[in-house]
Amino acid sequence: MSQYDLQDYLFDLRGYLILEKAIDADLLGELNAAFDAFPDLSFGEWWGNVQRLDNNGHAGAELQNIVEAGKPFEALIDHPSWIDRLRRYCGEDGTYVQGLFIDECFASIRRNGGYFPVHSGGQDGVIRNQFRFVNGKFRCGQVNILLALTDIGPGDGGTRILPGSHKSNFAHPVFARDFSERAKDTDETVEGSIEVNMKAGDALMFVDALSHGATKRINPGDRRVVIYRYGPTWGQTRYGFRYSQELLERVTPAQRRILEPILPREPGAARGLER
Ligand SMILES: O=C(O)CCC(=O)C(=O)O
Repeated sequence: MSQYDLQDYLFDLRGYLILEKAIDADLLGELNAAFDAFPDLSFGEWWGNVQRLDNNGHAGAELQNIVEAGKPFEALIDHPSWIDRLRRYCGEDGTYVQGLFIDECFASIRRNGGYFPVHSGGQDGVIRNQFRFVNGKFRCGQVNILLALTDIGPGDGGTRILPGSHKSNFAHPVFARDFSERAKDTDETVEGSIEVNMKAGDALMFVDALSHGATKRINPGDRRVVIYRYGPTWGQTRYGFRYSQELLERVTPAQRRILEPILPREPGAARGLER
């Protein structure tokens, strides 16, 4: 990778990149068809190994562990539009623990009124989602892919970010109020933030330490996105989901290494010696 790579420059400076046309029309169609076929789940209800767990009661419907929902979601695990860059940004590249792990993945459907208060930021110093660059290497803790499945323009409830806040030393003044209070204040303005507008098929890649949230959707219809959060091999799923044996067995070896980078080591099992 050249020292003059524009994407690296922007990712370091702003904490995010926009990947235009990250997926092709076929995969976009398959993902949207899968969304059309989602059952109408209530909060906490399971559908196979997928569970509806909306984040704050205002964000919209969030179907967690969505990689278990079929082939199109499996194709995202190591999609060529992002996987190499993720390996370099948060895959402990070139070390004894090199590799990736998906610690959270969900589908989000935002309808009229749906909203997500801006949160996170470098000021928290959270190790799990931190931005780090050490001795010429990116060493981030968590980098997200937020893939747009519908066009997201003004009024659609798009993601809101504070560019550069992954390196912030100060909490944004809006954080003085409690998150749950702010979740009810759907018209909150966050000085310095921008709304990310994308076309269906584009993806936003961002380090989770970047302050992020979403503006209120005021338009009719759905905003559909899929969010996959990646981190190092030694991570844990955020909410304790376990990838099912069926999924682990049907994905490719490369995909399996991302879902299960460390094989369980149990007495008497042959496993654990393969890699
Ligand atoms: O829905 C969005 O655009 C942002 C979601 C978000 O902020 C989060 O899941 O942490």
